Amino acid sequence: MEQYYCKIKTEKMMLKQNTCSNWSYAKKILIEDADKYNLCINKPVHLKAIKDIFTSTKKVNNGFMRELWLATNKQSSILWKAINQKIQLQSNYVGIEHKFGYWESEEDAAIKSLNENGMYIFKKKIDIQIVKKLLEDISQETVRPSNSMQQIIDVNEKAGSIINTQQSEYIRWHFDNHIFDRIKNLSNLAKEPSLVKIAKNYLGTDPICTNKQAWISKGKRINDINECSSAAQMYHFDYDSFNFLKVMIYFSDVCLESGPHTYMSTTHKPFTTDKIRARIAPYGRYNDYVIYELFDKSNEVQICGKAGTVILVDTSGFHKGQILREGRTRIMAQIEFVDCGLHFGHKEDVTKQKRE
Ligand SMILES: O=C(O)CCC(=O)C(=O)O
Repeated sequence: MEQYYCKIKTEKMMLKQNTCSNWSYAKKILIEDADKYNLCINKPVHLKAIKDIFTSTKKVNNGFMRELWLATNKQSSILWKAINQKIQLQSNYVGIEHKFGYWESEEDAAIKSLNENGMYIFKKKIDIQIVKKLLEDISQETVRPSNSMQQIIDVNEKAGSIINTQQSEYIRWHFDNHIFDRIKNLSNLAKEPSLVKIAKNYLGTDPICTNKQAWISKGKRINDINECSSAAQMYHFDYDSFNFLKVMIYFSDVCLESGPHTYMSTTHKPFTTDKIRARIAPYGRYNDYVIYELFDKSNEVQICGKAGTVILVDTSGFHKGQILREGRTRIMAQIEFVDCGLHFGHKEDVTKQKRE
């Protein structure tokens, strides 16, 4: 197949302000000045698209970014990270003065493991008293289920009663995302200096926190494949920005039966064979056997841990929530950091969407 090469070189420049005109300037330089990066692109439409992306300030189409990312075997994201490291775009998202202070000594290990494996499990857990108080607080909140079409159903239940029930009609119950504003320790977690620092280092730019969610997963006796798929209980990858990082926090003890978050370690890296590239589509869910055929099963990590366990995951790698055993419950929150700059396709607040 004919190959097109889009060569883009970065120039040593520092932008002090992250303004629109700076953006245009940065992108103009990147597209004009070419010799450092080679993006091997199969289709002329991709070549045109990457030029358009670097020369426009418009919101970027997520579907297309996914295609481009696969077509370039992830070079589009690697390039963007390198660019960001050079131009040092700044966001005003910073950590707060109050800090839990748990993870300072693990920052280097976390960054190393993220780069190598795509994930890191903090050794230090959130203090159990804080977790208990958080659980008490979120139990008073309302949750709503999502169905097999990823739509929120207009059924309001008290979180406490869903947590305690053995028989749940739905497998995923969403908290209103504003609990992060109402519950101080949750909003503090999203501004924890260590987490912001790790995100900054990993993403190569000031991070922005775009997406905060919390949900309850439940185990049912009979599992509907569509509902499991929609609840992210089948392998998939996310692509919420060129580079992004998720922080996952367990509020309940998670064992193999209660739906451990499951990650295929190292799959955040470019794919190593054409066979893998041929099988992976921009969107979709994958059966386990497909993933095991493409990647080494011994790299699969089922992340179990006590309540208070905090995990960092680059979910551009393959991951899923494990299906829970009947009657089991998992409660977790997720905070997402994306790289500074272009915005595209992070998950919307699904609970809010329905209400509007
Ligand atoms: O529930 C989990 O552990 C996975 C969640 C997930 O992958 C998602 O929401 O996209």
